[in-house]
Formats: sequence, C-alpha cells, structure tokens
Amino acid sequence: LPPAPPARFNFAAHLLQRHAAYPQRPALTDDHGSLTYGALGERVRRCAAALRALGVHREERVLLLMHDGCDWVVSFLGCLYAGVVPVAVNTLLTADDYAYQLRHARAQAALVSAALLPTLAQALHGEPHELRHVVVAGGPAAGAALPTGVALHAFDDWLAAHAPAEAAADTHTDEPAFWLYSSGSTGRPKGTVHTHANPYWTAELYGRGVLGLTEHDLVFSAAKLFFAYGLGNALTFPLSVGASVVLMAERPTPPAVFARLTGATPMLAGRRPTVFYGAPTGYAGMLAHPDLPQRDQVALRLCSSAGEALPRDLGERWKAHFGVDIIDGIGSTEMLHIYCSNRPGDVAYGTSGTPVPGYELEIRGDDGRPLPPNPDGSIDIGDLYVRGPSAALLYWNDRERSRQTFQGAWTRTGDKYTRDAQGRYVYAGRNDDMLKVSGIYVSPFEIEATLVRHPAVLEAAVIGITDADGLTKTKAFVVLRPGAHASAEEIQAHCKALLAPFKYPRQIAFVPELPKTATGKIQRFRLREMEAARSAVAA
Ligand code: 3UK
Repeated sequence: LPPAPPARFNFAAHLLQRHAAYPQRPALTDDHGSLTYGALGERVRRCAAALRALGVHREERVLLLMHDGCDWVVSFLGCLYAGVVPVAVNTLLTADDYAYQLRHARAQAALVSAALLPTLAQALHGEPHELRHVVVAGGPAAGAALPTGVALHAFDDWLAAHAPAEAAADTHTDEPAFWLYSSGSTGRPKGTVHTHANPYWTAELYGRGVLGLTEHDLVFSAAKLFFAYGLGNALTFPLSVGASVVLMAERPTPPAVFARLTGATPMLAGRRPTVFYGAPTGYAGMLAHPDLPQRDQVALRLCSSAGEALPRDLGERWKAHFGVDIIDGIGSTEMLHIYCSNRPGDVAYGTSGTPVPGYELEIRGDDGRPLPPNPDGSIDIGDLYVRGPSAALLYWNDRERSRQTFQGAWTRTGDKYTRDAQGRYVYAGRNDDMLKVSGIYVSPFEIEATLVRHPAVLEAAVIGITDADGLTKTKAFVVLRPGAHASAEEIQAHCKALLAPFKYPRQIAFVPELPKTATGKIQRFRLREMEAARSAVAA
C-alpha cells in the first residue's frame, strides 16, 4: 500500500509539488483552451491569494457551482490551497436547492459559471445566507440582480489582480478539505465532509492502483466534476499521476462524448482519450446511437463504469465493439470513490468485482454480524459495509444520519450484496427507497410530493422499473382528481419545472386507484410486482 500522507498535508499543494519538475506538460483541455501543469499551478495559487483578499478565511465554505472546465479545477484546488473549503454542487439543481446549501454551508463566497448566475441570484432572495462575494466565470459578471451587500467579480480579472500565493495553508491531513452533497430518500441532502487525505487515498488506491493511470494517459469523464465519481476521474486521479484531462461543459450526450473520444473538437485537434469514464445509462445510449464511432476511430485502452450496476450485456457489447473492457466498480459519495471493483484484465460482467486493496468489506446479516461464508466460499445476501481510509468525516450538522452511516471505522453503504464462490461481489439492490437513474440518486418520495402539487393529481406513487437494457428508470402511477384531465407530457413538464430536471419520472401510468393497506399506506411492492408481471408477459 502507498505511504500515509504526513500529519501536515494540503492536497492541492501535494498535487502542485508533484508536477513542479515538468511545468510544460499539458494538464487540462476544455472547450476554450488548455492549461499546462505550470499554468495550472500558477492559477491555483492566484485563486488562493484572491480568496484570502476577499477575506474568506480558513475552514469557511465557498459554493462551487460551475460547469466543467479549467476554471472548475482552478477554483477547487485554489480553495484547498488556501485552506478554504469548496462545496462542489450539482449544476442541475433548483434555486431552492442552492438556497438550502448556501445557508447550510454558511458559504461566504460563490464561484459560479455565468450561465448559472441567474439561478444563484434567485437562491439569494430565498433563505437567509452569509454570502458576500460572487465570482463569475466564463462570461460577463452582470445581468443578475444580487441583493445589496453581495459583491460581483469576474473570475479572470479577479485572478489577474492577485499575485500567486507563496505558500499553501498549513492544513492537517484530517482537516475538512471539501464537501459534496449526497441525497437521501427523505429530508434535505447531506453535506458530506471530506479531508485532505481522502482524495490522496482514492487517487493512490484506485486511480493508480486499480486503473493503472500514468502520465501517458489522456482521460475523459462523462460524469461531471461535482460528482465524487467525476472528481476522482477527471481531477484528483489524473493530476496525481501527471496525466492530461479533457473537460466538457455541456451535457454528456452521445454526440458530445463521441466528439471527444475521436479527438474531433477544435481544442483537441486529434488528441484522443485513452481512458473514458461513464455511467451505465451513458454506455447504453452510446451503443444505441447511429453515430457510434468505429473501433479504430478511438484510442481507448480502458473504460470505467460506476453509479449504478453495469448490466452484463452492456459490458459485453461494448467490449465486442471497441475491444476494450468496461471496469465496473461500486463507490459512493461517502467513501469518495470506488472501493470494490473489477480489474483490467480480470473482468466478470454482472459483478462489482473484488475489494480494492486498502479497503475491507463485510456482508452483514439482520443481526449486524458478518454472514459466514458457505462451504463453497459464497456469501448470502446481506448489508454491505466498507472500511477504508477515504471515508468522509461526517454529514454536516446531522448527528443522527452521521451515526447511522459512519459507524466507527465502518461505513454502512445502504446496499444489499452477495458474494459468489469466486469471491466476487454481486449487487442485489438498495436497502432504502433510493433509486439510481443514470447513475444519479433520485428519491421516489420527492417525486411523489411534486406530482401531487399538480392541480389535476389526487395521489401518486413512484417506483423503479427495469428497462430493456437492464437499467433502472422511474415510473409514476398517478390517480387524477375526479373530472380532472392531464397528459403524461404535461405531468412530466410539471416535474421538470419544479424539480431538478433529471428527477422527472420517465414513465407515467394513469390508474383509477393505488393499492393500499387497510390503514391507507401505499403498497409500492404491489406496484413493483405488477410491473414485473407485465414485463414478464412482454418478454
Ligand atoms: C450505487 C452502484 C452497483 C450504490 C459513486 C463511484 O455512485 C457513486 O456515489 P453516490 O453517492 O451513490 C452511491 C450508490 O450508488 N452504485 C454506485 N456504483 C455502483 N451500484 N454497482 C455499481 N458499480 O447504491 C451506491 O451505494 O451517487 C460511484 C465513485 C464515486 C461515487 N460517489
């Protein structure tokens, strides 16, 4: 195993030091330009100085609400370098979500993409907040009405106005470094607090140890940087080994991804990624797309999948087409990255592989004890727990949910797993009501609460169904009010308008009533049984 970082450890300073010897090496390429390792280091240190000049102090939080690009990376590492704690948030949320996060994190400043400034401005007119500065990247720092007392800055001018900081904050390795929000089935999202050491561990144990990334790789992640998966994929892993990164602001549609994989954008000018990371839904969308590139049009040596289980058939079809395996592994926001995975050269599709060295797994029974292996070495279905060095410290301001998840050295994953006779772990569903759609958490309860806000809707129940690719999609069963009318499209548009758009139910079924218990509780399991019976008939 790699050495533990020293007690005084700043992850951003660690990355900058590692590459000080070859400043000319390319680090990042986004839709507008590139940064060498030298230029990246300089901008990170300018960003740290500029944050200090705003009066943002050690340990204070800064909202990082940006589309993927060089500025995202500069902002994230600039915060860490200054000992300021970036709260990297999903760019697809609503003003209401950001209002909650700003208040919960007591953010003192926000670093935001110009395109997202109107939503942020709207959030500032909601809940009380402590925000004093908004720094706008990638466009004009104007056009949005900010409350008085909030100053507006333009990212490039702001960096240019400050000489690079001489030294990084003398942070402790176990000090809060950054937050990511993770959704639960009920309640607000959880502010998951990670240390400076955590990204070091994931980069060494998974990025280097399992994926074998080197300075010769050009990596590209369809999963955005604000996801823990994307953050490792396209920032901490490649920058730990001196590799290069392709960053893309737009949604990872198949054509957008194909353009990067084939090096067909003006900024790439023929340079083609060697490593690609995505979620299973993305792989399914690409395989079904008429413009799927041919094998010789790409330069891939490795593909990674996470976020939801990769159906066997998808992996096999991808491998047959490109000649490259997809390495499926399970990770979480709480563990920061993947802790159980297939290996390059040793892939068993339909499984999550074996524990990543440095992590330990237990499958526990209802009594909380590890289930004993059967004579053939397999383990029956139980609750998966993981122990490893990259677990988050806690959920901010949430003792109760922190206690439930972070149990001493062990983290409760919330997943059911079995182990086969070869020692490979096989996903068997979640043990809460959360659904993973396109690799992203959605809560059925949040969708139901939004559905019943539509004037025509009396009640609704949402379940996960399995599509033809073996992937989870949301289906809403809707009971309309007597005499009321609404189309499925209208109900979906209602959800997209009130919720983060990725949460809208993919299918709507109008039903006269919902199955209920004698006490009036909706029986979701009956809806799931009905769906299972329906798809069995269809098949
Ligand atoms: C599910 C998987 C089966 C599982 C993540 C890689 O997905 C990530 O983090 P989240 O916090 O969700 C965690 C939950 O998602 N899951 C993820 N990967 C798989 N289920 N097979 C998989 N390969 O329920 C898990 O508990 O959004 C993934 C790296 C970092 C991450 N944060």
